[in-house]
Amino acid sequence: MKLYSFWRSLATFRVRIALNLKGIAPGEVIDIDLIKGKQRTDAYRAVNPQMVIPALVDGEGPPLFQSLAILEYLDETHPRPPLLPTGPRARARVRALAQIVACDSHPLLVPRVREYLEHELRIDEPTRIKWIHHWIGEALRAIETNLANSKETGRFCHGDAVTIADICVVSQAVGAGLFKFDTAPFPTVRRIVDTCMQNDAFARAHPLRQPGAPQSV
Ligand SMILES: N[C@@H](CCC(=O)N[C@@H](CS)C(=O)NCC(=O)O)C(=O)O
Repeated sequence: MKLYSFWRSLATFRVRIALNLKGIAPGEVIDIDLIKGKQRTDAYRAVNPQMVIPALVDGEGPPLFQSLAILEYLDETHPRPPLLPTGPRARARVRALAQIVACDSHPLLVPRVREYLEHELRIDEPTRIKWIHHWIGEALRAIETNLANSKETGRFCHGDAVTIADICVVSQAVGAGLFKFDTAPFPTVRRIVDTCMQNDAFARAHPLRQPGAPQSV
């Protein structure tokens, strides 16, 4: 397998966690420096025309893209340990929690959106930070309310086994940290993230533990 990755990418963080949980070590990890705009090179555009990471090439390809689709692909091709619960309602809840992060919050924070706010709309830095914090907080509030009020919540987002919901919630909380957003008002999220981070599969995937990452942000 070949993973196109960057230390700071939260979507790639999600895929790294799943690979680690499944015990898969990609043969090659290719760095796409988002700060230098390498996602827009012709070479990478040929891999993923959307010009975003992650992309994962399994065998002969073609490249897989979109982190949630990749998580489910890995779960289908490497079923142990499962990343989705059994039962349609349980699976729907887990996917829905994951999608609050991956479909509704994270897309508003990615480099191309931040760059558009800065260069096209000429929005100053404090206002851009306000934008980022607003959308991080909206998602965390929704997730916290669901987790705190559902009897399905256990050690993890859904029961006592890790699912794609935990992977996404961890990426949201770690992303909040990268953007200096305080997660203290979300105690259930914090408890689950702390539990996940005790698992080496999560800890090793952390953005600040990747090659090229700074000591801290
Ligand atoms: N919905 C996509 C998001 C992919 C995405 O936007 N990735 C970011 C890094 S986390 C990226 O490559 N951004 C490049 C850019 O915005 O120019 C997924 O979950 O895979």
